[in-house]
Amino acid sequence: MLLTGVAMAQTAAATTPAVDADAASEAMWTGVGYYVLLFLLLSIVVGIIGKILKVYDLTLQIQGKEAMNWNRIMGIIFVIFLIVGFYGAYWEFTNQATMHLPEAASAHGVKIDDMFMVTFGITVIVFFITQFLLFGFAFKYSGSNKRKAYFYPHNNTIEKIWTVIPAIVLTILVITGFFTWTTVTNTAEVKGDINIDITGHQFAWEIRYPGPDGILGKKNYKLTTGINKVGVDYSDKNSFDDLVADTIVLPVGKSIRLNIQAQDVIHSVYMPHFRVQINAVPGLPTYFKFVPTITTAAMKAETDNPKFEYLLYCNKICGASHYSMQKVVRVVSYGEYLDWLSHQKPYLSDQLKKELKMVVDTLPTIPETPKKLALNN
Ligand SMILES: [Cu+2]
Repeated sequence: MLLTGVAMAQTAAATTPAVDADAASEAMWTGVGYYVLLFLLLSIVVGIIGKILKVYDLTLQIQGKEAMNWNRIMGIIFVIFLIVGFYGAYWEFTNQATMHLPEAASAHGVKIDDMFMVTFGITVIVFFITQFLLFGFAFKYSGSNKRKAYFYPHNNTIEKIWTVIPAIVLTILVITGFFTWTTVTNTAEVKGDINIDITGHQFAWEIRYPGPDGILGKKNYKLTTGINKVGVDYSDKNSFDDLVADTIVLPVGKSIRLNIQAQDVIHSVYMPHFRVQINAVPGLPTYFKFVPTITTAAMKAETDNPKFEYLLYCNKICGASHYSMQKVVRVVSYGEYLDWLSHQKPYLSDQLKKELKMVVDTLPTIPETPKKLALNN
């Protein structure tokens, strides 16, 4: 589950959107075609070998010799399949696992990772035991003329064991998961959060930061226009100093609250490095609170990748250009964050002032004296 997400995330990060998309898609289908042909070829080869053996078997019988023991051959093939399968699983863990996400870069992410590893550990153990028994039994008890099958239709004790044990294990996993999820999401309003608005639409994210007052102004979807993209309500004074940003910059160690909305279809705010994901639903504001714990610079050093960037993706297939809903997320020190914030553009641009018919001439700089602003409507 997590691994697939990660693999997809990394593929998306590695490719420049739009430019390489066609080439990548062509390469992918060439690859798929190659494997389909290879599979067909292999099937034909196996079929031919089967036919040859069948003819050989018949000639043995015609000559009055002992026929081939197909049950034994099938049993041996089962064992070969078991060994090859186990090796495949081992290869998967050792090779594909290198695509694993780096260490969780958020406080709650560590808990989610622990939970993942416990579930993964249990399922891997169960996988090896059950596969060994399944293929091992098929080999050991393969059909033989020398013994008669024992009719054994039912055993209550076995039924109880293989019902109760998985039930207990799953209950423990589900309940632990439930409590972890509650601690991650059940966060009552706490003062001191840095509020950031993320609004998704086909096909981009709009980011709004609160200005020096630290409060995001109200929004009203009815006010949305081409310029007032997220429908900020200027009858609320807190709106005047709000800022618009192109990247998401977060101070390390501070509580961040993402206020999430969608304007058309369901999108999903997905920041895998922070183990953050929640849907952006039209008409239903959602939010996610988390504390980033590792700066981008520290992560660059840790992953030994000078180009490393945290990313925000859309994780719902929301339309043709879904893949382009990507933004860079930078985690910096609080000082750097404040400096960056002071360089961001006001949401209330001159164009928007004109649209709102504000008295632009009397306006000194925003946001020092927002009280002097006048609305004509
Ligand atoms: Cu989307």
